[in-house]
Amino acid sequence: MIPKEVAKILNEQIEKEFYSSNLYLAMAIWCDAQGFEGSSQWLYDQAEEERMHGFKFIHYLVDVDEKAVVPALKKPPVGFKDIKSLFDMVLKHEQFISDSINEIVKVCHKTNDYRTMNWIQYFVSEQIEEESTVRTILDKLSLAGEKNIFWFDKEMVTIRNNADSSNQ
Ligand code: OFO
Repeated sequence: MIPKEVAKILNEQIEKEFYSSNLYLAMAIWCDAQGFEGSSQWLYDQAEEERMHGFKFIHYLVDVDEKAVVPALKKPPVGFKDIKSLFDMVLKHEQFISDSINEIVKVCHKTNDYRTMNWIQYFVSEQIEEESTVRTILDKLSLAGEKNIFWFDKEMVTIRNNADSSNQ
């Protein structure tokens, strides 16, 4: 068992991870429809990864003999203004997730829950990596400008392949 306050905030995080998954899925579908094939593939992968993050929280709660609750999710947006505002939204969302992971660390600290504090380190590192990747994407987008948007989308294939090889 872990402190109740920690179990509660971990359950709240399950909802955020699955919402992230749905948000990136909605973005992937939009990119797919607009012809941004590289961006959509990257976002489909992210949607899958966020789903796996949700499962990690569920498995951890079950492992420490706590109740994991399947969350109700709000509907993600359907349309996006353009590719730049979509990736701005991804960065903002990842920063929001980083803040909520930091909140979990704070609660672990407050309740002397060293087990969960150790376990959550994976997500602390993961968020540094994810924010950094999205910043790289935004840099490439501004390098490309409107005229070279096709080049940008091809670059997304490279970013995706690099992520694949570092996950192996
Ligand atoms: Fe942004 O990856 Fe889940 O937590």
